[in-house]
Amino acid sequence: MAEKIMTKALSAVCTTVMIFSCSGDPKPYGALPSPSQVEWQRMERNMFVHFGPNTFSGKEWGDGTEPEDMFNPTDLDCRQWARTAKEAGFKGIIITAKHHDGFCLWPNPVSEHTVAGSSWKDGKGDVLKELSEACREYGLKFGVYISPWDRFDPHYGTDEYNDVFVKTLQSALGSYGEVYEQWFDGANGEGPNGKKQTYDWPLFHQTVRALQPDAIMFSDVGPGCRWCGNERGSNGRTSWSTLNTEGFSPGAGSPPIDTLQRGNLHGEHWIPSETDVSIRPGWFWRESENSRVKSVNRLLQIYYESTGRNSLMLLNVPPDTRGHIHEIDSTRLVEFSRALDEIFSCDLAAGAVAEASSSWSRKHPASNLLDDDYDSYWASGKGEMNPSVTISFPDPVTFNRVSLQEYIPLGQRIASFKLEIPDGSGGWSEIASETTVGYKRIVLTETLTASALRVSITKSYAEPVLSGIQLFIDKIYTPGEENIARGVTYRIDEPLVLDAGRVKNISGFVYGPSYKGEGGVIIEYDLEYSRDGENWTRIISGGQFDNIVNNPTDREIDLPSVVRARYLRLIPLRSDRSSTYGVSTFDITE
Ligand code: FUL
Repeated sequence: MAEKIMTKALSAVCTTVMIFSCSGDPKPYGALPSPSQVEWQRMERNMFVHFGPNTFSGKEWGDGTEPEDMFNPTDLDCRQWARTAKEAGFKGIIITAKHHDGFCLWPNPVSEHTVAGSSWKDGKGDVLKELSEACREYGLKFGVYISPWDRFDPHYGTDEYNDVFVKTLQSALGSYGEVYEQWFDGANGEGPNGKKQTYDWPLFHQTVRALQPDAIMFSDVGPGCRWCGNERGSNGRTSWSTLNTEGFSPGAGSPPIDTLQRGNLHGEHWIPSETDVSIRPGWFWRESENSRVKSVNRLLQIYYESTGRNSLMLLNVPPDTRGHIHEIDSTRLVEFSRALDEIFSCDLAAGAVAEASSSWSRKHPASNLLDDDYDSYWASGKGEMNPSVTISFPDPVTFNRVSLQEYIPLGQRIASFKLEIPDGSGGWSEIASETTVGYKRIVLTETLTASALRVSITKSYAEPVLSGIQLFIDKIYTPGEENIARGVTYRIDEPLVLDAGRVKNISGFVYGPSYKGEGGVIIEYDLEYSRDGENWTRIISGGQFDNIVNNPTDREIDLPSVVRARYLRLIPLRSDRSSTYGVSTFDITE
């Protein structure tokens, strides 16, 4: 009898031990972020600044022949950039210290093509100095974009260039205080007969590490963070922060776009996604795009598809020829940030009660999901891979956004989950089912009113570890408003002919590929004009649309001189699909 009682008492103890099955913390799973990668991810949205000779020439890719004097901001005000970024909730600014044209915005001692050679501020100007100081003043982090592809440097295409590039990195990274991110752009628009450079990536990485040990290095394959695979502002709906890099390199050798979008499940390295996108159609400022600054609605969509999909939003806001962020852009940014505040400042789950099917230990109870502290988390009981958490509200709440956060220092573990609310007759009804979570996953649902929300993890590779579950109501964003230029697909041997109706003064033309580059994108072309549609004169031979594959938006091209004509003929020479190309716009400019 005594023995029996003992057994019962023991099993009661065991049950308690089963619910809080462990002491300490759950074990990390898979590839893990470094502390600086965690800190980086927590920045959530940063500002990109494209500035340089292209700001003055209207080009997307300068070719290195631009005279230094072309760079001549009339009233450079980096403090205005920093103030705007701060007000709009960004945590850091990355500047194009050197774009593909090779022009350096600081006096780089190993280049002949820098601010020091321009008459701007009598050759004594230094944009990196002014911006790094402004960032410090406003409590922002400072980062640099330094293009490996260089269309000016005479060494490009030889081994010596790697040396020049290392010295360039040393100069930019060693002179302006802490740099939080080094952006290595993989772009290279050299045509089939262009110069080929074999980059010494291990040496470049070592150089950055030596000067800025905590800097996150961006490229198509990291090592700090990776390109999301497009310049549209949309990360994959499934997004693993882990990636396999073996056999891949930045640029032409990068993993397929689909892999960049999704990452690799069980990937060997922690290389999270970064989503770079411009607030304007192009990366550099131009007057003609003042009316095409993205709407608050579009920016919210980008936010949901970047930060809300386990990525980091890097929004480009290019300064104008004065060296100011144009009023249209700065106003839009402030409106965007107000919209985010309106949506996200009130967590409707605060004050609710969270109950989990199990918890790891007393230190990691379900209530940790509802506090504001990222570092306090809930973990399911040992061995429980499909737990659920029910959040009950004191009064029914109306919501349409659910934000989940994994505690990423322990790795990315969850592969899928579903959300349910009470169905009114004692059961549950599913309102959403998604795949990965990662640092932050914001699920967009219908607007619903419910007394409880149940989050069920349907697949996980280790006991799920969630830092937070939050609910919000967004009354601003309207899905599906994006202006989609669907376009038509043609065979590559079919030229595009435009009839302007009568003979006119034509100063240029616009080519717009299909949305997302569907059907292919013209990269290289000839252009001809005619008065009668029978006799044609060639005016551009072997023209290139810069950066059009990654950013398939309209390209406005000026003719070398104004012509009097009724017809224009665009003859595609090369597309990113060998046999077809798409077109949504082909028009003249007068
Ligand atoms: C691309 C570049 O070619 C664009 O000009 C821009 O800098 C963008 C951020 O990256 O690869």
